[in-house]
Amino acid sequence: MSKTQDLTITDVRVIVSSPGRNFVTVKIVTESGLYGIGDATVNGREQAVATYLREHVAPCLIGRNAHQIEDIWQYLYKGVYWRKGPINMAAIAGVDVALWDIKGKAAGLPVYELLGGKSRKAVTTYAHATGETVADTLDKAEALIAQGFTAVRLQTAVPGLDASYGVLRGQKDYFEQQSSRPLPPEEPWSTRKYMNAIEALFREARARLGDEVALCHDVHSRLTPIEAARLGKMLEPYDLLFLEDAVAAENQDSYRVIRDHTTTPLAIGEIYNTIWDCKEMIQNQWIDYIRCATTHAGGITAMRRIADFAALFHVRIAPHGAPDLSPACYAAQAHLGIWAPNFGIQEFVGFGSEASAEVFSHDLTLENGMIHVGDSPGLGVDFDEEAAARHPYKRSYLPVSRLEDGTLWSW
Ligand code: GCO
Ligand code: MG
Repeated sequence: MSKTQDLTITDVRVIVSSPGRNFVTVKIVTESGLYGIGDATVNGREQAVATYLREHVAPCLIGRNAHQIEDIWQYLYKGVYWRKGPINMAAIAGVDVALWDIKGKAAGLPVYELLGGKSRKAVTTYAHATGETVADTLDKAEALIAQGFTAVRLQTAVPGLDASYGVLRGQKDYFEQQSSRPLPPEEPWSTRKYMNAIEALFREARARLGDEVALCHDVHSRLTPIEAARLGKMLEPYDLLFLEDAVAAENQDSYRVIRDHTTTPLAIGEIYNTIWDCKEMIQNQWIDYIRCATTHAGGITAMRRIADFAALFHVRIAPHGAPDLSPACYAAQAHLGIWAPNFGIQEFVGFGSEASAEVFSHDLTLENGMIHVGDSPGLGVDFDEEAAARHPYKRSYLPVSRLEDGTLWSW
């Protein structure tokens, strides 16, 4: 084998940096000089994945053939004995995505070609409109529609609560809420106050925005199944694209309860790590969209299987696309999204901060609310380690939620 084709893994670099957000980036280098980039970020627990990768995963990869993505995936999944779990699966994902990037570069083809080629022109996205009031949220939604977005997620502060999911009250992000001593910010929750307010948002949205735009809403796992069923029925007249994370579903059967009562489409999956977390929901057709992220559910290798399995049951993929996922994740998901026959929609909150643009480059472009995927070999992403060093990791936590009597709730 000539040196230019030698894909023996010689280095696995794990870089934790904070260009606007904390990211765990995996860079796998081969003998040939070709390298790949992957994302392994678990928001709020970044150093756990980085340590796991450096201490336990990297030594197993040195000397392996980077072409053997499937065998390496199985080796890290079955071989670890302790299967599944967010830290383990994010580490596998970081490695897997970097290896797909290398394979594409070695083949001289974009990763979507290796998956089977394009099924569509571009990847349709939904953007976020989040406001202090219904009017404020709808102003933002109108601005997004004017930019060309055809789907928007609507979230509004709940009247009577000091803080609400997604509403940052003038602060840039959760870092700013944590000041000099980073600890999880605490936010109140009241199901009654939320349920009394939420219908008005969608009633007014349809009145102001019309019937063409697709509308989504994220409940962020705050309801019980029967409450979610009631919410789904309440929102039926407003024809949502989907209601997201209505219930935390370690118990997948919870979604049967919601499904039995409402025709509002249901989406879940951003915190799932494997196909096993959503297998019953998919095969029983209790959900409509599976929202697993490449970074959290084991990479392109695993997401491709989830997509194919979901297709059998009319479930479409709608990958998580929050700001705590790095451009390496966006790129991996854009390649999956342009290929997957059962692609639904991609969550999109922008390609990242200015700081992130100093560190990551990519060849994705946004036009009329759709991501166009470039044709660079691999995933088209690069990572500048020197620039990353100028943005050191900052310990940060996601908020926690409490009921008004102090009971800890799902955030
Ligand atoms: C979404 C998500 C995010 C998550 C965040 C946690 O639908 O975009 O719910 O807002 O809360 O990614 O790290
Ligand atoms: Mg969500």
